[in-house]
Amino acid sequence: MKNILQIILIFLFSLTVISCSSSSSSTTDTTTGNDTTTDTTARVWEQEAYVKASNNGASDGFSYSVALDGGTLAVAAYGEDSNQTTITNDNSTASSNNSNADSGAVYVYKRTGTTWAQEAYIKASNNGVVDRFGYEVALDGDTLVVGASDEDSNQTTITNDNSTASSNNSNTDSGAAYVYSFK
Ligand SMILES: [Ca+2]
Ligand SMILES: [Ca+2]
Ligand SMILES: [Ca+2]
Ligand SMILES: [Ca+2]
Repeated sequence: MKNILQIILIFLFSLTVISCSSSSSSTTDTTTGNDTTTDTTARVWEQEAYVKASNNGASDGFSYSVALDGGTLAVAAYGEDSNQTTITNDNSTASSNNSNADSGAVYVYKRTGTTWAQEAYIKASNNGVVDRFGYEVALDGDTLVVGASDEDSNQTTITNDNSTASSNNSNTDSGAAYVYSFK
């Protein structure tokens, strides 16, 4: 009987130690009913990466717009100037061409552990001078939206194939949005 009492006392003492060591305090907001638990553990921020474009160029405006979702980062450079009309999926390169001024580009980076690496270099399939592809970007899961505020086509519909966009340039700076996804 004495042994059982000792075990119960040790158990109760253990519970007391555990509850005292917790750094959280929990209260309920009486107006909203929400749990307002606060974690008092101090957080420490440290730099994880310094990201530069692999085709770094003056006045490219790399990072004018950025979007982050989980381990995927999209960085847009609306002043980038290459004439490429495809997506580069080779993890490291981007065009060094500068013949389409301010056509714009978007770079996608992926985090593995704490290391970031380029995953794609995206250019509009109807790449045009001063289209400013990448003026805005938004990312959610496997879907990326790229805004080109100064794109110029007169199209009034949505193209749902996976590669083309109008080459028309009759509606100056009408603007367009491009949607991308990965498999
Ligand atoms: Ca450039
Ligand atoms: Ca430029
Ligand atoms: Ca254009
Ligand atoms: Ca334009």
